[in-house]
Amino acid sequence: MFINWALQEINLKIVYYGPGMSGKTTNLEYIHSKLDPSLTGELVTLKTKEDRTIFFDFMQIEVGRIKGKKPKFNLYTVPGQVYYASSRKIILNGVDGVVFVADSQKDRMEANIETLLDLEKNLKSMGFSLENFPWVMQYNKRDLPNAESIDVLERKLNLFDVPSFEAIAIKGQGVFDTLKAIINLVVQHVQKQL
Ligand SMILES: Nc1nc2c(ncn2[C@@H]2O[C@H](COP(=O)(O)OP(=O)(O)OP(=O)(O)O)[C@@H](O)[C@H]2O)c(=O)[nH]1
Ligand SMILES: [Mg+2]
Repeated sequence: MFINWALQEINLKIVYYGPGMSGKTTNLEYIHSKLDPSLTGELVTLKTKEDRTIFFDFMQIEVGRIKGKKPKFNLYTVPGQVYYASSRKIILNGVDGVVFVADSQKDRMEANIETLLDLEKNLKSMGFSLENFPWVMQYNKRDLPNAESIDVLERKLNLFDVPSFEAIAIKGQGVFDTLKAIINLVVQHVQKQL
């Protein structure tokens, strides 16, 4: 959180975290395509030829007010590929809330678990933990035939029983439900601190 007292603005950082190709960038692209341009900034994205995120994707959204201050949500994605571990750590710095975008496909279970552990490790190094931090789970790619059942996903991934959402990000399904949930959690959390 960063408060600009002169402008009465609160900057809050939400990071979309998850394994490679789970659909993090797709979430941001959909959000950006649907919101009124007056409420959002540019979507800044830097990709490889194969459309993989190199460092992060970024956009800003303005919503309502918290205790007279104007909140600005800065949405980031991390690069999911295993070897970008240090980028993920840097991007997580100063985070206020996380959306974990899991890939529902059965053969991505291990990658989901590994990335959750990577997230927990990085949060720990900042003095947080998945147990007491605002985060939500998104089970993406529900349209694919090899998608694991929600029961199994919940049992294996949602160990802290956080709010979870099914999504088909390429069609926008579940994208705004997920975003609203994390915004609400982050706002609740911040209101306690102000
Ligand atoms: N079938 C299906 N494909 C999806 C869905 N969401 C995203 N994709 C596709 O999955 C691929 C990867 O999506 P990205 O959004 O680039 O994934 P990412 O998590 O940003 O990946 P990295 O940047 O490499 O970490 C793209 O081809 C998307 O079109 C979905 O709900 N269903
Ligand atoms: Mg990406």
